[in-house]
This record gives sequence, C-alpha cells and structure tokens, in this order.
Amino acid sequence: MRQTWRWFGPKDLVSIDDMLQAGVEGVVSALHHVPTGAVWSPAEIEQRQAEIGRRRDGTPSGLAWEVVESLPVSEDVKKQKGEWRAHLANYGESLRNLAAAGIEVVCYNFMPVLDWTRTDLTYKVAHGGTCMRFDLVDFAAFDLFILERRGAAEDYPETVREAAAERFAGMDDGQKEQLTGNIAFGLPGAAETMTLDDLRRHLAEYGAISAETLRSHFTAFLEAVVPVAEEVGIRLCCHPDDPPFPLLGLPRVMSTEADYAAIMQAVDSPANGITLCSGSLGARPDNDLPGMMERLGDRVHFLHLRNVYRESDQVQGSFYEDEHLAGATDMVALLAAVIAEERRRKAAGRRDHTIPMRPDHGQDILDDLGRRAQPGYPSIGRLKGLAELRGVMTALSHPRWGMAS
Ligand code: DNO
Repeated sequence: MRQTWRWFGPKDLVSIDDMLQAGVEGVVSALHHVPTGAVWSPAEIEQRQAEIGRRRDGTPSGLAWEVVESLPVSEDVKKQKGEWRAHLANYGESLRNLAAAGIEVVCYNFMPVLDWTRTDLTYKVAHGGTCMRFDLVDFAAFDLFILERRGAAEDYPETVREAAAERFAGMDDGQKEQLTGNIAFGLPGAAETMTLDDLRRHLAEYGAISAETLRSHFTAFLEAVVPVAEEVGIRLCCHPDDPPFPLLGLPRVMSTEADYAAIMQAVDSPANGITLCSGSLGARPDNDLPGMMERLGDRVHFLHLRNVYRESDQVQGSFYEDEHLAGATDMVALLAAVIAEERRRKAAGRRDHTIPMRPDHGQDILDDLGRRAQPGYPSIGRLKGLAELRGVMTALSHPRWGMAS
C-alpha cells in the first residue's frame, strides 16, 4: 500500500512539513476553489503540484500529488438538468489535464446534494479527545423541526421521532444553529456550501428523482467519462455514501456491496473503480469490509481506512468515529485482504499493484484540540491512525512472520 495523506491546499493548518514527519509517501488533494463543473486547467494543476513539492522553507518535499479527491460531479450531472452536458465535457477535459500532469487516480462521489454528513464535530470520547459523530436523533430533530421537510416523519421510526421532539425542545438557539451548520454548510471537501433555503431548493429539485433514476444518471456519467479515463490512463474511483443510507429523502445509490457490484457491471472497465472507505461503508452492519475487498478488490483503486463505533444494529443508526483499529470493522482482516489483492495484481503483472491508502479522519487528541484544523483532519489523530495502520501492514507483510506469500 502507498501511504498517502489528504491536504486541502495552502490554507490547510496541517502542512506539507507536518505530513513528512508523519511518514507520508504521497499526497491526496483537490482544487477546492474551482467551481464544480468547470475545467481544472493545466496551470492550476501545476500550481498545486508545485505547492505540494516544497516545504515551508522552499526546499523540495519529495512528495507528489498522487490522488485527486475529489473531482466533484455537479448537481446538474446528477439531475441531468441545466448545464449537464457541458459539465460532462469539462469533466473529461479535467481528466485529460490531470493525466497530462502525471496523475492517475481520481476519486469522486455520486451523493446528491449532501456529501459526508455529521451532526457533531467535537463529540467527547472516553479518553478526553474528540471525534465526529452522526446522531440519528439530532439529525431527525434537524429534519423534522428545523428544516421542516414535508414527509420527513415517514422516514423515522416513532421512537426516533419522539426522542427528536424531546431533544429539539431542549435545544437553545445556539445549539440549533450549530446543528444546522454542521449538516447544511458542508464539511471539508464538500462541493457545496448551503444555507437552509438552498438546501430546501435542492431537495425540491430531487422530488422526482428516484434511486433508479439517479442510478441511470450515474451510468450515463460513467458512459461519458470512462472512455476518456481509459484513453488517458486514469483510474476513476467512486467514494461510497457517507453515511450509507438515504438522508432527507434523497436517494443514495453507493451504500452497499450490491450497489457497487451493479455500477461496476454497468460500465465494465478497469477505469471504473472503487474508493473503498471502511468508515463510510462500516456504518452499516450489513457491509462486510474484508469480504468486499476480497470480492471487489480487482477494481479498488484507493482506500480510506478508518473505523466507526455503531451505536445500533439498524441500517439507519447513530455512530461515532472510533480509533482506526477499534470499532466495527476488523481492520487487520481488511488489510490482509488488501495485501492479498496487491500480491494477485503483482503476479498478474499489473502496473497498479500498489494501492494508495490514506488514514481517513482522526480523533482530535493532544495538540489537535487547540489547532482547529479541518474537522476530521487533525495532524496528530491522523498521524496516530497512520502509525497504527502502518504497524499492522508491516507485520502482515513481514517475510517470516507475516502472511505466507
Ligand atoms: C470525507 C471524505 C469525503 C470524500 C468525498 C469523495 O472525509 O471522505 O468528503 O472526499 O465524498 O468524493
């Protein structure tokens, strides 16, 4: 595995210098300032590469931009409305420009309106640090009583609705604002930053779009961009829905193994691949991550390694972001499945036999608590996650004590 690390660009409070000390080998980044749907120009790409290539004092970092996360898909493309055809052409153009700059792995997602969603960005865990949390009762309180979405009541069991009413009654204005901000304003990397009214407008536009329609729009997107990716040597990889169940009545179509299998088959090309995110998929009890790696591994081009603690055994439930080796996913088994896949690829002579991984998210611990880096992306919490994962990877790959090769 290639040990990579997400960097949000020069404004990121965790610097290139920091990641060198964490033992990072490659960088994951995106041009967050370019509007969704527009072309990523060669000049902009080159500038980000230069920023990644130097330390604070101007000396070379030795690091390169290896993975794009994300080249966002516009709402127009997801809805097949407005500028969607132009956006598809621009997407292809961006892929060409990225390939010309030597970048081969491009991650994106196909979640309508909301990207990853949490209700609490600073949930206190037992050791005193904080992490991100999705609380279904808080989310329902937002949906039912702040957003006041029509039909929302049908989407939650009665026990959750009652708890949400009680929770909402106990919230002061500051808490309501905070909850709205956490859900609607977009977490780091999200393509859209929205007000409550924007969110209502977006939701209204999705009224007629079922999961089946969204899936057909997704296939049309892939039919347009995968041939370009094939031609220029890019491996596209779709990130799962986070959390992996419908939110606010919006369809979500990349939440399960069956969802991935269907999309991989719909456009059956190695360029149409997967970002296996153990944290997102692991929030659902019916997703078996090591098994998914074994069965779909051939098309996994990028790995997000993190773990969640599930607070319920329902598909739709609360969870918080646990330490990388704790939580619901058997991380050792998952890493073993990745190593086995890498060996298979190597034996088959595939160029892409080393799969990039990044320690996804991290709890805020020690000095993270005062640094205020991007939510979910602290320096020490991620460094700890990477170090733990690296330990397991090293042990599993050991020629004498590790997995038999
Ligand atoms: C969250 C991230 C996601 C991811 C996008 C990929 O931490 O994993 O925002 O970048 O969904 O398109």
